[in-house]
Amino acid sequence: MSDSDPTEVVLAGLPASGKTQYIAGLWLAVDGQSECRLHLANYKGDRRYLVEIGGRLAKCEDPPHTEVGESRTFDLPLQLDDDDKERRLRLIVPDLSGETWEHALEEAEWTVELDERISQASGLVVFVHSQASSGPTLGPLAASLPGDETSRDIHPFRVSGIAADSQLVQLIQLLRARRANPRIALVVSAWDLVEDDTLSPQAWLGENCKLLAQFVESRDDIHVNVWGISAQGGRFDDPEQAKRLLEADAVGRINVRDAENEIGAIEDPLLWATGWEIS
Ligand SMILES: Nc1nc2c(ncn2[C@@H]2O[C@H](COP(=O)(O)OP(=O)(O)O)[C@@H](O)[C@H]2O)c(=O)[nH]1
Ligand SMILES: [Mg+2]
Repeated sequence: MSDSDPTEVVLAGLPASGKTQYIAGLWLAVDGQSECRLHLANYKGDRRYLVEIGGRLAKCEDPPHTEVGESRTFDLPLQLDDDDKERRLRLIVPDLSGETWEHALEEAEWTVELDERISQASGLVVFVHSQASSGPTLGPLAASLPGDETSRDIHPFRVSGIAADSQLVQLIQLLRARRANPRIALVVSAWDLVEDDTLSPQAWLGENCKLLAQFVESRDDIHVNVWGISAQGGRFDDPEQAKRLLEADAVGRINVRDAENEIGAIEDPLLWATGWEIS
C-alpha cells in the first residue's frame, strides 16, 4: 500500500442493526454545516442513496427497506479536516442489507472480495442494536426443540435466532481469522432506547453482552472500543417524540456516547478504527 492510499474502514452489522441510520447521520454531518472533523473527498459516486437516507432521517422517517436482498456495496471517501498530513479514509460498506454477515455466521464463509476488504482494512465498525441483545425469543427456540406429533417440521439453523452477544463473538472470531490485531469499534445503535441514561456503553456491554465482554478482556490481540449512538435522537414511531425531534436540528439531535458515557461525535468510531493518532 502506498502512502497516498486511503486508510480503509469496513462497516459491518446484521440486518436491522442500525447501519443505515448511522450512515444517514454521518452523511448529514459530513455534508452539512456541522463541526464534523471529516469531509467528503472528491466523491464521484452516486449520491442519490445518501441524499435519500439523509433526507428521510432529517424528516424523521423510517429508513428505506429497499436494501434487503440487494447486498449492495457502498463506499464513501472521506478526509480529515485541518490536517497537513492529508489523511484520507474510505468507509466501506460491503453489504448494506447485512445479509452477507448473516450468511457468514451461518456458513462460516464469505466471498473472496469481502475477504480482501477485511484483510486490508485498518479497522471495523460493527453495529449491534440496543434492543437486540436478549437471547433467542421463545418462538424460534421452541421451534428448534424436538416436537410432538403435530410439529415435526425441521427448522434450519438461523443465526437470527441466536442472542446478539454470541453473534458478535462469532463475528469477531471470523474477522480475527482474516485480520491480525483488528481494531473493532462497536456501535450500540438506538441508544435512546436504553432507559437508564446513567449507564455507560461499557457498562451496557458488561450487562448485555457478557460473553463478548469476557472474550474481549481475555485477549490482548483484539482492540475493542464501544460507543452508544442514537442517530435518530429518539423514536420516530412515538408522535410526541417525533414532534420534538422535528423541531430540532437533524445533526444536533444525534446523540453519541463514548465507552465512559462522555458526549462524542458521530465520526468518533470511524476515526478510532483508523488507528490514527489525532490530537
Ligand atoms: N429509536 C431509534 N431507533 C433506531 C435508531 N437507529 C435505527 N433505529 C431503528 O432500528 C431499525 C433498524 O435500523 P436501520 O438503520 O434500518 O438498520 P440496518 O438494517 O442495519 O440498516 C429501524 O427500525 C430504525 O428505525 C435510533 O437512533 N433510535
Ligand atoms: Mg439498512
